[in-house]
Amino acid sequence: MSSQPTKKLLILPGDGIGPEVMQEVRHIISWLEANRGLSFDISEDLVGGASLAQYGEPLRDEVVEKARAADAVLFGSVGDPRWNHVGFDKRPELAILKLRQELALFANLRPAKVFDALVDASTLKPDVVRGLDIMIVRETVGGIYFGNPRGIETLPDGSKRGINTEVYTTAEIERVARVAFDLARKRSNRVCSVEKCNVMESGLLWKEVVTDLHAREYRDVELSHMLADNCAMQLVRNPRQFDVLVTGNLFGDLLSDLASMLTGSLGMLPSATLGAVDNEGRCPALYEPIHGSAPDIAGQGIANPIAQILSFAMLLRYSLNMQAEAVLVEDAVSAVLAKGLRTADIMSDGKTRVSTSEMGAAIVN
Ligand code: GGG
Repeated sequence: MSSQPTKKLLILPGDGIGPEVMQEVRHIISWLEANRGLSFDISEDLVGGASLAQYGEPLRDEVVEKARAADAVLFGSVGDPRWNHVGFDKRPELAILKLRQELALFANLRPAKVFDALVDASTLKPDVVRGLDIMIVRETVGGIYFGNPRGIETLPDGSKRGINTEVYTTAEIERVARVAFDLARKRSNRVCSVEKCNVMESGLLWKEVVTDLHAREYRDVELSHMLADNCAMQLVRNPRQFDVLVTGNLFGDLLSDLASMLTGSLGMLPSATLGAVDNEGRCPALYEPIHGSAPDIAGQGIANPIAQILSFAMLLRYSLNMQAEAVLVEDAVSAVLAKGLRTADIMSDGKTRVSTSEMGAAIVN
């Protein structure tokens, strides 16, 4: 039983299935408080479409300040088709993009791990994915999501042109590559850097900066480079060749969704987004499932809460240094899967289909 000082958490469930899957984490938190002597000071607020509906904006400054003051932020999902007609300055998705920028959360760690009990749920053959454990490090505050110029302009003939620009600086590439190399040293000591240096200037710089950093400080780590299109193919062909992958914002988003299907479902993958450690040793951090708000299944009680629960386990591990509790949560997920309980997205023959809340309750039990 731990007796730790009270930890300040900001919980932002967001839209769609976000609140449903977050509810299952709240049960786990209650269990940890009752049974492990942990104490959490929890504040909850609205983001995304839910915030737009109440306050007219996807992310209030007040929420950013609460996030800064918290030991960690647990985020659900944002996105709501009811706001598809509004411009990018008011889209629900802006909540997560702005939070990452405001807190300078530049390194998004997306582990794709195959649970033994789920090898048959993978889109690949069991022999190809058994034991798979890769870490995708996605840069999250730069790249094509944020580069300028951007916008939609009207041309003289009345037709339109949409513009996004991929921009990366040496410093932005180096800091995220450093995270990848440091992580690799604690794992299988291999980093694969992913870009499109054959067609993109930013990709060329990416490869050069990672190569230089490796030569200067990380010669002990095995480094390889791969074009993003080849990487997508290799992930499907032989995913276990990888340990840590490091890549930009857009490629990281795409490749991690792809990798999630190797584990059985998008509903299985958690993530941690980390900033730089400050002078007092504090590291801003936000934890969220890689999946979005899934409005098509919201409110039906069928969403898989495991990605959100495993995101909380990452929060325990990285932000609160509660290794034993993180392992406890992960082992509980593993045990429930081993018992054959499955939400709809990971269901297969001979297994027991359960709802979101039944899956959450089984994990707590
Ligand atoms: N939990 C992830 C989430 O809410 N995703 C919605 C989204 O649009 N995210 C943008 C991104 O991750 O880049």
